[in-house]
Amino acid sequence: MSGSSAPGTLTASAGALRDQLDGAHVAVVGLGRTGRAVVDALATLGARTHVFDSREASIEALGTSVVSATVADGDATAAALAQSPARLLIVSPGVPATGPVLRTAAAAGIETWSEIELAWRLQQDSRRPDVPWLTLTGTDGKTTTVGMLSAILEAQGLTAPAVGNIGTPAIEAVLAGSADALAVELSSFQLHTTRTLSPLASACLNLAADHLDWHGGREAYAADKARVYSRTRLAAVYNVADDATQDMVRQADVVEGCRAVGFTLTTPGLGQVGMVEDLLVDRAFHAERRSSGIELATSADLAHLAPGGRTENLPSHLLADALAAAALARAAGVDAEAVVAGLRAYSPGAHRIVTVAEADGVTWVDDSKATNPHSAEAALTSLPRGTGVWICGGDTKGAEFFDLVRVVRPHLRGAVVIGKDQSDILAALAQEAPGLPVARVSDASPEDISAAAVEAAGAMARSGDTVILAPACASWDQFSSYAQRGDLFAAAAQAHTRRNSTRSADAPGAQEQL
Ligand code: UMA
Repeated sequence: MSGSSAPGTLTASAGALRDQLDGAHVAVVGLGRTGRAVVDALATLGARTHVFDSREASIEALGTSVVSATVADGDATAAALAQSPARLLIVSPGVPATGPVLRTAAAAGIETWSEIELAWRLQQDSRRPDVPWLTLTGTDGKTTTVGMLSAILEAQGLTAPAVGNIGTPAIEAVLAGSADALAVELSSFQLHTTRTLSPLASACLNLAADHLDWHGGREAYAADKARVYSRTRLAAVYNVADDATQDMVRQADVVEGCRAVGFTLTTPGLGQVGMVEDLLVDRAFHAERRSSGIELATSADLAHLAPGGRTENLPSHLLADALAAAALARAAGVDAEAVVAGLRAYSPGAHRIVTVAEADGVTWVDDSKATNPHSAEAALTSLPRGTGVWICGGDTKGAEFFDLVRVVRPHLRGAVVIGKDQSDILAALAQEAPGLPVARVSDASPEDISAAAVEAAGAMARSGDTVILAPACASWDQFSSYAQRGDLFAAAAQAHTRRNSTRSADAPGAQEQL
């Protein structure tokens, strides 16, 4: 593989898609990060764009001119769509599968694409249709894995941004035209309306309950996740420890010749990547894989991601993420040397098990990105027994918490519950953790909720404990995003620890203790 790149301007080369969309009426629902990027892309293709959003502020923030812009809720948008000349709808991921907009579009025969679908078609029509897409989904670990994948590809000398659900719409990277490969994180929302994407390699990391209300149930959620494997050309990567992902690969409609490649935390068999003691080993892409494996990295190469920087504290899910990222990268022809260099260079995103304050023996950790029970469990079970003060709650997205509370109970000293509707988490705590100290934070401004949660957690924590914001829920009921929730928690924790250390320094006898 080479690192050369020749930017391709879509406006000059988008052939079939431009022919299809030039002058065509296209509806765009949702004008967040995704919708704004879609509107810009449609402008370059000459489409006549009609936008809809339930919030006036989103319409006002739109910088590109459109044919019509309507502030409307789901029902009103659906009614307008039914009357609209648009035969194509490009929908933002937040618009629910089971809601009126998608139902009406289907009934009216309006074709519906995700932004990912538009981006893929733009790529196919560009001067660089061969730029490989390496795609991944899963309930947990997507963002870490896509970051590791991008870092590995970059270590190979490629321009390979991490795009998609991680934050940068794929369409922005395609329009920029400078990528040699794309590391694409896909949510089940995005996969639901993605139709023709044909990745070089793809992975579903795991499957646990999440976003059930958006999809309308567990089966619908799993079916959308399984779409990640559709039309995969070279390697469909699955988690050996998660039968659901292997079943998805078995049933996937892949391109003839595509191989199934497992990743495992145990010794890899033929056609797998896995662990041999502390070594990450490839027996899937290595030329002599029938008789031997090739060492890709060691767990010490990931020590910088472990609490306290110690390899022995490395949570096993990070090893699994690294193996999945390595498998996808190896499918794209990356050398073993680039795998180790990329893993060493990778640094986690914000709000992902980040220590934000330390004082009086208490560590304050922001894991606001733990937006479902499964990812909260991964963080909490890495804490020593009885040392976790858990800040939890928020928009449950239809999930249940009994199993989570049962598993994490031994690791907890107490819980602080936030969220508008706390009933589901409180019921699980009452049933599965009787006797555990629980504090409730009432609804208020995002700043006040954060401050109150930190005060309550600080009152519970003792030296040696970890206060961790790992809510197991989305933030949308009380915060604008998980990032805002994490930022406000960090600020409140830092203010709390500053105040308390000032107080203890001022307290009578403090000098003697020092
Ligand atoms: N809106 C409507 N009607 C609706 C829903 C939303 O009009 O029914 C409007 C809102 O008023 C707002 C806009 O749509 O103006 C927001 O659109 P959106 O919710 O689709 O969000 P975007 O800003 O486009 O961000 C999306 C992803 N958000 C969601 O999937 C909810 C971002 O993932 C992603 O980073 C971004 O596209 C770029 O691809 C975030 C996320 O929380 C991180 N993802 C979920 C997760 O990881 O669990 C799936």
